[in-house]
Amino acid sequence: MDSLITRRHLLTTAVTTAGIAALARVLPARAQPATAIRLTAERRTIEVNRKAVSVFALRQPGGTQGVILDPGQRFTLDLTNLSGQPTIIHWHGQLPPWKEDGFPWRQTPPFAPGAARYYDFQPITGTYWMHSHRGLQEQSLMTAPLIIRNASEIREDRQEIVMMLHDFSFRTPNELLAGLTGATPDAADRMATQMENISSPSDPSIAANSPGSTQGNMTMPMGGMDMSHMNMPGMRRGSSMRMSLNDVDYDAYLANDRTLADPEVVRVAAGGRLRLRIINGASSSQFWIDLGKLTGQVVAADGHPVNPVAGRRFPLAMAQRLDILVDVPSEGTFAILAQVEGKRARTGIIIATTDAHISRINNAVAAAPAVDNSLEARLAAVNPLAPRKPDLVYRITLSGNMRPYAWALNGQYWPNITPLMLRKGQRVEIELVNHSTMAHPMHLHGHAFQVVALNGTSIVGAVRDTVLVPPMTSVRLAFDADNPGRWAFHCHNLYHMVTGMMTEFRYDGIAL
Ligand SMILES: [Cu+2]
Repeated sequence: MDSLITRRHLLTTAVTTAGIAALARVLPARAQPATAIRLTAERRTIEVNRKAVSVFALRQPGGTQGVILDPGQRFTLDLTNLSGQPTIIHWHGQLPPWKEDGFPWRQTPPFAPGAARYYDFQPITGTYWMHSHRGLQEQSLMTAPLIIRNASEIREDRQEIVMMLHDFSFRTPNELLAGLTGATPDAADRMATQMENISSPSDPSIAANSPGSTQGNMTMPMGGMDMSHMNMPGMRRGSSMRMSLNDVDYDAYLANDRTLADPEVVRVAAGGRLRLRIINGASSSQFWIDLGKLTGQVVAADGHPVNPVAGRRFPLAMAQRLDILVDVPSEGTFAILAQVEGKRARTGIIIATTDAHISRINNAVAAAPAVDNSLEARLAAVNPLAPRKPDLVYRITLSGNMRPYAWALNGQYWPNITPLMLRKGQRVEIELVNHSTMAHPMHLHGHAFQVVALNGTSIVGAVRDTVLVPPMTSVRLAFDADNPGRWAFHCHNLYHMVTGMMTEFRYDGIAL
């Protein structure tokens, strides 16, 4: 342990010294409010399976990972890049002007080591998160919570507990992507950063870099797999699980950066009233949240309030968040667990009323089923969209395969895509149809959408920013086009995104 602390201290010292020198060179004088939050992208050391590993951090001077704002507080933030690499941070689920969204458009490129950016917008309340949108940095934990409290939550006076989930490998992200695609790690690195290269679909240099282009056509067939059987009623769930879950075999799963062998223990009072804010920040893993002996009420999905849904076990797709209210019934220790779909592996935190010995929690006895839309079907927004006929409907097919490893929207592979155009004031609906054997958690930047149909059955569902589209199903979304700009729409499985599964919603009249 001592050696770990020493290493961590040395690392911090080194980064800080180098950082000050770099800042002196790069930072222009800028007038900013003294209340701006200072956040630094840098490196830190954590311990995973008894090994010290270097990962990224997004932290404030006091060491706090991420940002928590009180009611009414504006998102004024000074982000300094001391990570040693170009980076850009996306405020996932927030609705800022598009140039503050943190996506590597040509107009807003990643910024260099030593450089800083200032952000200033009105945030929306709830449980959000932030992550790098450059390359595969998200896999190396360039991620953090972004919590915007609202006044009614303060009045409820519940103890707030954030649980952020990750998947972790001792291999580098480039090695993981290389393992999936058959490329070299260097080629994987170029593949992962080509998202910065979008300019025009007719640019031949971009087409040459597209993973889809290696297939020789833009509507890649399903790799010879016979998809017809996927529609057969009564198909055994187990057979689809073998085909479709967990592209990457991880070494560990983290909850607030720790494994279940050494979990975070949060002190609570018997009879205490809690608000769990659970964030799936994993790059390529989905979880079942398991409250064990406790019963909870889901009251928000992706930060947006829903009518309460009670239960003990809830699916959580990549990038999604759940707010769950829990009352601690008595003295004792209680595990809040997250089990990986298709696996026995799990992670989690412990809430405890006493210093009582906490016995070690092992992997689950049985593998968890695939994460699904069983909860989605039960969710209803507290603040639904006003009923209205759509002005514009886009049907988007989701396709792809493990071999060759590439994923597409409407047969197109980012960055070689045709933007989906829209106009301010339109009600837009998107029909997502998944023709592949994997589930895809689809995320729209800059807008909150409502889930309005699952498999053709209309619902008045949750308002949120990320929705899961399970294999061979359809999901319909609706949103109001009220935030002009360029907006990414992509699968939040990091490896699907960087091998093509991303497109752009572009408002008419945006200057390129
Ligand atoms: Cu996907």
